[in-house]
Amino acid sequence: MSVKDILVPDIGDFESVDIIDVLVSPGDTIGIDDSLVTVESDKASMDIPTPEAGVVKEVKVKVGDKIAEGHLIITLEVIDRIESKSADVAAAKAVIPEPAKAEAPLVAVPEPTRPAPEPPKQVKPIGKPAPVGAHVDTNREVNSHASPSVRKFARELGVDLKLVVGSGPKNRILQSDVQAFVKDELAKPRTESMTAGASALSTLTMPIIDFSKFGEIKTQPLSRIKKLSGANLHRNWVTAPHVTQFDEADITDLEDFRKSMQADAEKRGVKLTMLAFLIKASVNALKAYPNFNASLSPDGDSLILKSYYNVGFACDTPDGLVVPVVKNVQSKDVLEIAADLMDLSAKARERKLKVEEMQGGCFTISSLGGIGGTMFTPIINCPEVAILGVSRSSMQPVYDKETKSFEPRLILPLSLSYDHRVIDGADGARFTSHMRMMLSDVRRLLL
Ligand code: CAO
Repeated sequence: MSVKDILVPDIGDFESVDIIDVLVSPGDTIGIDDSLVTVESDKASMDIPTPEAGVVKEVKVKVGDKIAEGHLIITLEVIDRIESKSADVAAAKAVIPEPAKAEAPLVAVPEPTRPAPEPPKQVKPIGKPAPVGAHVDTNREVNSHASPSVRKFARELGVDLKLVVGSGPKNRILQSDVQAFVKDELAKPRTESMTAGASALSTLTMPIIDFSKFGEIKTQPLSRIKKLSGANLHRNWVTAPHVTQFDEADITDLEDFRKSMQADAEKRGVKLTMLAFLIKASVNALKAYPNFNASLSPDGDSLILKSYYNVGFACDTPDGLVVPVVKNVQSKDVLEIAADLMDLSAKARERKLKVEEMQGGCFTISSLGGIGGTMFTPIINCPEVAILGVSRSSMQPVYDKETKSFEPRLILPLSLSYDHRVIDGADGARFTSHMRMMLSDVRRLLL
């Protein structure tokens, strides 16, 4: 056994980066590729792994230090490869039972790799929240990639690592992922049915398939935004019972009006898109149906109604989906809303959005109208309770009772997903009818 200095390796373009997390402590047993520290530049954050296995002797850095290639991170009592593997396994075994061996299926038929769930045994009584992540077995913890200090941190909080989505390299779980998981869990309404649902779902695992057996493959890491938004989308999908109400609005007159305003808007440096009118109309509908401008309280027992109207919009960026929020829409006209949209979407694409520009939303609009499609089922941006999906408008023949003929009208498809715990089907249909009415009559919209 010898003591080795573990230095910062070549980390690409980063010349000097801040340490935002130290993931090991003296005495930790670590394996090859375990993360030592997390660093962050203005562009991204990344973990720096150890190239050697062993026992941490001294940690030579702390949070806030600036480091670059060649900087000493830790000294390590190195153990040879075979010892290191058994040390890792021993460290893992010290906290968890041996996992059942998950065989990859030989044919492409999805099969659960573990026995069927027994939800009733795992359900906790109402009012007594289960310890975070306690409703599932811990067998998969060894398969979750996390450093010893993160495992220790998770154990202290009672977090089952297999429920945590890692945002580090190779999906490695960082301390911040565990913290975010706990925060999310605590914010969830805790009812018996939800616990049962989560419990049942968490026991279903995806089969592990070696796709290279069937042809050439390439593995591409997900962007940080994709990983984070993916975890949130999954949580929202599983937590809120979604219903999607479809409708269509006749926007022929509105589109004529928008075009007639365009020159004036351009003089003010603003591109006046349909989305600005949709945001305006949605606030009118939110005022008419306040349950849509609300969130469930953390215990799930009451509804928190909001008297402000902040509308988020899904924005497609090269790194993935982000949702900037247009604030206080009730006191803005369409040109001001359009100016906010331009400003926020430019910032989103240049990765310059501030955290507060993505917070405080009451309702979200996801517009795919500029791209295409007829209808879709958007996922609610919880703890909001509804989201409006907008697809591409198209000219369609609409029967006019007065002239007894078909007229060409510009029709905009709307898809409203709502949380059925909060909103009844009737109100869902009333909300889209209200939107239809607002969008079909420019005078009402601009009043
Ligand atoms: N029907 C037909 N055409 C539409 C339309 C609609 N409903 N909505 C917009 N368009 C047109 C616009 O008029 C514009 O045409 P011109 O360039 O000829 O003027 C073009 O589509 C592009 O519009 P835009 O993108 O500049 O403006 P926008 O306000 O429609 O959208 C934004 C802004 C940020 C919402 C959009 O750029 C975007 O990112 N959309 C994707 C959102 C997304 O990914 N949602 C999915 C979330 S769930 O995974």
